Amino acid sequence: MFVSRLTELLGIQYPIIQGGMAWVSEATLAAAVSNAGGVGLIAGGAAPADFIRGEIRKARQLTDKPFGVNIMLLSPYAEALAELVAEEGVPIVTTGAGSPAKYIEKWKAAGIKVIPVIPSTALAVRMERVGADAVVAEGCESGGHIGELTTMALVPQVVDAVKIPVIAAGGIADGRGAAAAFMLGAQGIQVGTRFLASTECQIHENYKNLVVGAKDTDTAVTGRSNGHPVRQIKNRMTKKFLDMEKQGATFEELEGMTVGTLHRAVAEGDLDGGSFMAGQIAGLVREIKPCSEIIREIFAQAEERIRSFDRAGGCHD
Ligand code: TUI
Repeated sequence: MFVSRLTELLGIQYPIIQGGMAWVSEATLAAAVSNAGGVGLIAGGAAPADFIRGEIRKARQLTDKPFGVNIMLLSPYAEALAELVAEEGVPIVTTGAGSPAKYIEKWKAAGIKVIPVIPSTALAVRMERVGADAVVAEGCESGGHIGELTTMALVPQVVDAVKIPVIAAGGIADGRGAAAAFMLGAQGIQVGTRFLASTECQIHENYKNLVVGAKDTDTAVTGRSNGHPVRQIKNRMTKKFLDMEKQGATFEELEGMTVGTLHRAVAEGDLDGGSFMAGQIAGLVREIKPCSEIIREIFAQAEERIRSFDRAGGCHD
């Protein structure tokens, strides 16, 4: 049911990409997702190129399936990472937090499949024009750095605006979300938050427990006032940040507060001072499981939902 232009393009069994989560998406997680038939990603985040080169080589030891690297374009090392992925012959590259237009020619020449993450139809159209192979349309339900539009509004509009395959992201953690994404016209899904609570994910156990314990309203968006909106699980840090925003703190004061906080969450599980990025769908995540089970269950449930909807002739209980 889920074989498509996208699965053919990427050489994968299931049309699922693991989100490129800074500090979180490393070789072990990426390889687990790729071995399970999806696309695992190593996130460049703000890490130097040599560190990411090590992760790429580790992933190659752990899987012979296709995997990718996500390049966060606000990183001071974005340029170096753009070089590195071409040099290493990484099969798939996704990008976030900006336009990768200036790198696409080089990546295509190196045989890389290029999949920018975009928050608007305008950027999707631009990316198609400069040669992107597919786009991830990411709604603001997602964790981390987000745009304005919801997945429900963004995905069908992007699907209508471009001919390349569209991958839906934001708010998808089970087969119902996946089925909904396919109904909107997406050919694939990108999933981040669900993989935070996977066995292979290397984050601190406090982070996993926060995701598993979260309810629907437990995330907040900080940084709207300084142009860097970031969704994360509410804690003392987000409360202080939002208070400072209300009081009109400067860009520098706000930026200063966030330095190192994601790393503190991932590596130390610092519940008060860490930035625990996660999407609104964290409330749905109840169990820590291996990536292979997560992926199998998502597609089994999606298939079951689509077939039973069809059999029942439409809406039913
Ligand atoms: O990039 C993400 N999610 C991220 S990046 C990140 S690290 C970070 N932390 C704090 C501040 C900033 C970054 C954590 N989570 N998702 C993909 C995404 N891309 N969301 C939104 C965008 C985006 C925004 C503007 C993509 C392109 C864009 O283009 C502007 C332009 O150049 O036209």
